[in-house]
Amino acid sequence: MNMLVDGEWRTDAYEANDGDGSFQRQETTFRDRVRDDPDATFQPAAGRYHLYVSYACPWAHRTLVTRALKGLEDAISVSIVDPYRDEDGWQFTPEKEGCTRDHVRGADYLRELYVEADPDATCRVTVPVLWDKREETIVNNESEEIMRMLDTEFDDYANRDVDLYPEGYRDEVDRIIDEIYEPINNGVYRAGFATRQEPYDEAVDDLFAALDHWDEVLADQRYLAGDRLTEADVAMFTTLVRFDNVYHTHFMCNVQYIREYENLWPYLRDLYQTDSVAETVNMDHIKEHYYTTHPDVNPHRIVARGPDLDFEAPHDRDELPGSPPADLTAASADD
Ligand SMILES: N[C@@H](CCC(=O)N[C@@H](CS)C(=O)NCC(=O)O)C(=O)O
Repeated sequence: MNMLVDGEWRTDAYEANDGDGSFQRQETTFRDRVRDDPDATFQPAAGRYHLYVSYACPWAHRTLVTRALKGLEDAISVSIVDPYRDEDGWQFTPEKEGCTRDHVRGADYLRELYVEADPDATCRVTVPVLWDKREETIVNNESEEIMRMLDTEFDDYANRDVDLYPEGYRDEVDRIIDEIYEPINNGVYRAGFATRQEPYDEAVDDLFAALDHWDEVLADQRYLAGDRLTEADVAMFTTLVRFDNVYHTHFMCNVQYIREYENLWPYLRDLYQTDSVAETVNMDHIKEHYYTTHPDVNPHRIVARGPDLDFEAPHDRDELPGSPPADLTAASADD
């Protein structure tokens, strides 16, 4: 496995599974916050911050969806890495479809940004990264925290009046984000990267028990936290949208497809069809990344063909209590 150790790129430094064959995710290292507060080091501003993402990565995708729903495209710029990650880690290949150069530093590899932020960095080089162009450093590389910052600290620069962490829903949103993380968001990885039967079985049991539970919840309410679209839905969306094309097959999460669920499937289409969300989904990058980047899981790097899903099919969930924030719909009308 590849990571930075004391600022040096090493390809032999880290083993993702512990002794019993369970996948262990590493803690992220840059945890500063942008705060809408005159005393904060990192204050919100238009044009100051830059996101580094991969379209393939579900964690990075959360930040892209939040940026799109809030209408922060003009305020926060983005660079997109190559979906294929080899021994050198994430890299910039602007010649490739859907990828961009590093707009800020002109780097060839994402790890260069990490070393610039911390010359002695010992960490994995992951996306998403929120970069501060003024201080020339990484503010944060933890998706949940970046999602929250974009949602709550940049309202003065957002083109849409959307609040994904509304008063009155906050405890519930935090609870749900937490509750779905281990069995669902990380659960697909625990299944896919397990190297023994038992942890795999455990991950798959947890995953489908959680999916069954949320399928039931979504029978009577439009969104995870009830009648409002929130960050919890963003967190769920980026796993569900990858599920049938990737996790079902590549990570052996094959008890059931999402498209076979009575409520999760229309719920997924509902989110996909919410303004600007579809533009953040690049299924080619998603498939290329997973099927080609984990040689232990898929040594021949063959990209599985199907299934061909119609995310645009009607979902009929507008009948349920709750609707996209009114201003979201209104704003999209003048776009
Ligand atoms: N906790 C991080 C996890 C991010 C993460 O694991 N990203 C993956 C891509 S899906 C990555 O960049 N992996 C590269 C590596 O681990 O070397 C977050 O949620 O932001």
